[in-house]
Amino acid sequence: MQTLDELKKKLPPQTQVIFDAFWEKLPNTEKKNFLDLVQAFPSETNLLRLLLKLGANQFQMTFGAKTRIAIVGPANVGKSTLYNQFIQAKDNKAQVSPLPGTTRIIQEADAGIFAVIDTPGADAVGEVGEKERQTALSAASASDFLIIVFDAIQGIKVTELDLFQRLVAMNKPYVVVLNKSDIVKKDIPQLVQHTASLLQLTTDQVIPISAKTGDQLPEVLKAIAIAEPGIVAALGQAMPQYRWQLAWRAIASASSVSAAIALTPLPVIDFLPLVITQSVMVLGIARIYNYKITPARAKELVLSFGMGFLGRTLFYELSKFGGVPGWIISAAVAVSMTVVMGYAATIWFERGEKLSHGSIRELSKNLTKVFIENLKNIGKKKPGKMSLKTMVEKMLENSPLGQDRSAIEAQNIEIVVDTRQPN
Ligand SMILES: Nc1nc2c(ncn2[C@@H]2O[C@H](COP(=O)(O)OP(=O)(O)O)[C@@H](O)[C@H]2O)c(=O)[nH]1
Ligand SMILES: [Mg+2]
Repeated sequence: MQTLDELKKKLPPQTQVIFDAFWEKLPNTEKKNFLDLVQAFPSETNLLRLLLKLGANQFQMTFGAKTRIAIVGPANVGKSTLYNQFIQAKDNKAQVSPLPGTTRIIQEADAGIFAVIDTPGADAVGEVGEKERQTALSAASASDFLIIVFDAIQGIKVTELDLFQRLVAMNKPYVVVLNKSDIVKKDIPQLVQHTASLLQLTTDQVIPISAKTGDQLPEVLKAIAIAEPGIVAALGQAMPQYRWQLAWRAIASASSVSAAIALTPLPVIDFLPLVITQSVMVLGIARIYNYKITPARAKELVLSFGMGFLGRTLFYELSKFGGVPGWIISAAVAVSMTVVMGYAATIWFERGEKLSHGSIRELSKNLTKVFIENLKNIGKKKPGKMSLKTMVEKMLENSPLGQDRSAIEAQNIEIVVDTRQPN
């Protein structure tokens, strides 16, 4: 049993800072959940440090309590249209009876997550204009995240640039979207490049979208989830139609941690850290699906799916053939077990169905082979833990499975790999 202070003392200074920041924002119920989870942590210091360092992002996703997003920008750029897109189409799946130990809460999309804030345009001059501007800015400052919307046709002029700079000065995580890209006649990548350089951002910080057609909206959510993992649960609760995409973020994050764990020869039973990582993931997915579940229940669920046993069997089976470095096999097994666990948890929370052992085995085996092939592309040299984690996360983020999971169901899995070495 460890207290929070004992735990904190073992963390590297950097991680302590991250930890403090997110602990402060946690509501009491989540604090209790986190402490319950901590009790299950190994007391072995190096292992604990490793887990917390690798999992910082994952913990924020699972325990984060950020809930307010401001859609902010000048009039007519399409903020209300974007808002309507986000909160429409409630994906109310067939109701299922509550599973043992969980409470199913069918909740209407909670539009309260978004605030639409109109900022005055160039015509708002003088004292009155400035007052309007202050009102808009103070509304924005009451949120946890900013979606800054500009019009791709109107472009960015002095007023917009000034607004942008004032918003950035708030030091909040944000994304910039360029709306109405459906009617842009020019070359869009070029437009993005131009906008990015005006705003002194990189091109991946500017997302061309069409609020009208819905084009690129999942990209916006992905960017939000990356910039502010603490808001993922609230996004899932507010937007049922995007739950899989958000769950996939949690899966990608946990799987990449699993890959890094698999590189480490651990002094304790090898699957304990994986069970913890997967339990945190399952808790996170439960929150996205608005399920109430305790850490103990999450762990029980992970163990009941029998991934540890299956993983070991697969590992021995695949190592028999030789030719593939051991680290690739163990990383691939750890990643696929975690992906399958995440998928199984999703199906469980969504439809109340438990995947059969047969299909879990098939799926794990196929996925492991896919990951082995992809990891082989990284090269012969064994990467460091952090660098493998980054590569696996990228690889999963870019996978089409993140948008559409039907390929998993059809056992037809294709993973796009980004083999660039992270710097
Ligand atoms: N072509 C196109 N028109 C859009 C798009 N988004 C919004 N609009 C139009 O732009 C106008 C202003 O949209 P609105 O959402 O009210 O803007 P707001 O003032 O920022 O809330 C409306 O006529 C919308 O139909 C888009 O993505 N493409
Ligand atoms: Mg409006």
